Amino acid sequence: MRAAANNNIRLWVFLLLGLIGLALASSVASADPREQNLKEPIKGEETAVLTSAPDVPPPITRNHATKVIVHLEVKEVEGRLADGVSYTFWTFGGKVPGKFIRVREGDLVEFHLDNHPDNKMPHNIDLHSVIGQGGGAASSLTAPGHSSVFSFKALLPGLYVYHCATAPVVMHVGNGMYGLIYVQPRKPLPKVAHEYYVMQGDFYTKGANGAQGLQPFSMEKALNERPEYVVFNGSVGSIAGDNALKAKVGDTVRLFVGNGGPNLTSSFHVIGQIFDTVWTEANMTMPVHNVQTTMIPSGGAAVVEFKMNVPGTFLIVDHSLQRAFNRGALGQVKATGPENKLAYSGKISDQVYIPEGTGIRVTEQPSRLPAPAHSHAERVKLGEAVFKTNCMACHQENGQGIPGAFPPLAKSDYLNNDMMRAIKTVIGGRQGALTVNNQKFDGVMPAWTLSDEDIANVLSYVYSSWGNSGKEVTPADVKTARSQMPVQRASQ
Ligand code: HEC
Ligand SMILES: [Cu+2]
Repeated sequence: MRAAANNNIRLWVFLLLGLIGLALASSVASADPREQNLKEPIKGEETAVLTSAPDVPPPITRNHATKVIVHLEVKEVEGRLADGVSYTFWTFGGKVPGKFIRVREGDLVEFHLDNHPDNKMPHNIDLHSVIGQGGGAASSLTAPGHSSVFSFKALLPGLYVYHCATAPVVMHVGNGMYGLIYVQPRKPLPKVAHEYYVMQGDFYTKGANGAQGLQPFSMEKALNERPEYVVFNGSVGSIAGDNALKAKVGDTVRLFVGNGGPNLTSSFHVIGQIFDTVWTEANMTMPVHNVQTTMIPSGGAAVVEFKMNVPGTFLIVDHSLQRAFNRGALGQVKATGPENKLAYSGKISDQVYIPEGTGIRVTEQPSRLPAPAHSHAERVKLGEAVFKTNCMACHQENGQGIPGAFPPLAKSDYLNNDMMRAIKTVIGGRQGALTVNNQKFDGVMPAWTLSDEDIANVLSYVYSSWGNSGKEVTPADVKTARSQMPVQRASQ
């Protein structure tokens, strides 16, 4: 009797374990989002709302999957890359970046790629949201005047780059053939005041940055990863000035950020902000918080969010800073509303800062002297180099200065009216209020330990540049100026 009962219990335990095992296995299967999204039934049909940057289509509110029809038209168009610089962009929808597409996970996307008959090239599309050969490129190569159709189920949520993948790919992508498709998670992100679309790209023009006119693509620069322009939304200034992204104090701003490349990785940053939340690499499951700069690889994306606590103009940059300040990767978010002096005081005061032992007039020549110049022309030429290493940082490349900080040397009355005074300014430095061309300045120009020859050269260069009087300053002039100044040694 007893043995039989024991056997019965054993049987039950086995059965129970087996059931638990089965339940675990099936729960694992249904937790595979690909399977879940593949199985989700399609109800109804709609045409996708497509938007041009910086606009984002409205959030999707339906709680079921549907069939979404997308028509994306490839157009080769001439447009503005920078002031006075135009470029033949190849686009998905008429602008760079291409139209923003928004679907929901589980949706069945019927994709129509239309290649406008006026185009010269065949194109295709690789959407990083597609799980299938070439991301759709294999089934979408389309000649001008043709349209290709393929479909895919949105199996995983995320913000995905799409781009042309026709050879030479670097050229098609380099001409602007990229955009973003957002596969909205089943449980959408919370509603925010503003959603914007920002996409970085690098451009390779034959002419150097700033060279005017219609610029052709340079394959050589593209292959060497030497862009002339790095921009947001297809051109310098596209989201700055009057086109700045707008917000109000108290708003949360959400940016859907992509990087089309074709080559550079972006160190995406907003100056004067901290990202409260970043869905890094556009993964929608594990956001991170309190991020200063997020990396966005070429062919990658991220969703970032930040709250505006204070008003102001916040610069959007690639923090590889020459790209921001010299090649165009500079945008703006402008927030209006009441100040919050506790969060940020703004400037409280500005005083000249002269620590003890500095600002001393060094009026002696250094021991190593440059070779003397033989002509005015040679002096000007040598002076240019002196200017670039010693003066340009403050007085700027074209002598224009910086309002409120560094006076102009270009057409400066202070400079042109009194040569001896100008020489003494360079020998001994200068501090205290002064007026140049009716503008007041009150800063400190450091004293220079330059030789008489170098001072003669640099001032001759300054005088013969930017509309100045053209005077030659000789080492003898500098010597005379020195003789009229008190000699002081720098304390070591
Ligand atoms: C660190 C920044 C800085 C550098 C570098 C600098 N300057 Fe200046 N410079 C100033 C400031 C600031 C003033 C105005 C000083 C004042 O307010 O009294 C000034 C004034 C002048 C003036 C007189 C005002 C005018 O605009 O005509 C001359 C001339 C001048 N600098 C020439 C030079 C030359 C030449 C060099 C290079 C050898 C040079 N500076 C390097 C900051 C600089
Ligand atoms: Cu193409």
